Amino acid sequence: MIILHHLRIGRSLFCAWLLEELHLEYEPKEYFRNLKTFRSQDDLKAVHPLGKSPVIEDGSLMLSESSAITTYLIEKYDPENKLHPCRKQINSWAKFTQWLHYPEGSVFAPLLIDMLLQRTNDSSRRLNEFSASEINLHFDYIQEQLGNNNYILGEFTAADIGIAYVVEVADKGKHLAQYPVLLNYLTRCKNRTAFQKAKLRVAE
Ligand SMILES: N[C@@H](CCC(=O)N[C@@H](CS)C(=O)NCC(=O)O)C(=O)O
Repeated sequence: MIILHHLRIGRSLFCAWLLEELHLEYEPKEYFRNLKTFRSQDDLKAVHPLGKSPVIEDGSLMLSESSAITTYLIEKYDPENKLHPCRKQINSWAKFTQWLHYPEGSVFAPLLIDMLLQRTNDSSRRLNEFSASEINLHFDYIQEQLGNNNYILGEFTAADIGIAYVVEVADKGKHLAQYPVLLNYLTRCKNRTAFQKAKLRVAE
């Protein structure tokens, strides 16, 4: 049985969504943030030195980093390639990995800067300008990629999990008023049966 170490308010609901898409049995373990610092606490640091979630435990394997967790889960538990292209189709696989790593690698940083600026009422002009222009750049790009497709690579793949997460963060930061395609995409993702099931197991 896979254990999902889940910190309340964060991305591990999206990891539960993937576990549900793969029809895997898992046990969520819940952790709470320190109310003052909004950081994780010693209980999660006892699981992983960084004290960050998601972390999964599968037998003797303890794994962090959402993109690495996704890669591991699909490699091990999706032999029929329902949620990802076959590695032998190297170009499709390469494009899939591009969209898999893009949310954490590129999109999240300006969203985090924006989140911190909003939370602290900080008005640093240079940071504001940087995060605002980066956020537009990335969400224009994601919207362009989606085009008329339902999902980021046409059919639903595991890459949609990370993309939907950053779209949700952008929506919560009120950046998506000009992006109806992305709002529809987020609704489509959240309406998936697996997402709904994850929400019943793992609180946001
Ligand atoms: N790059 C990591 C980021 C993990 C991360 O920062 N998780 C947040 C929750 S969304 C967290 O645990 N924050 C608590 C803290 O930093 O104290 C991933 O993709 O999993």
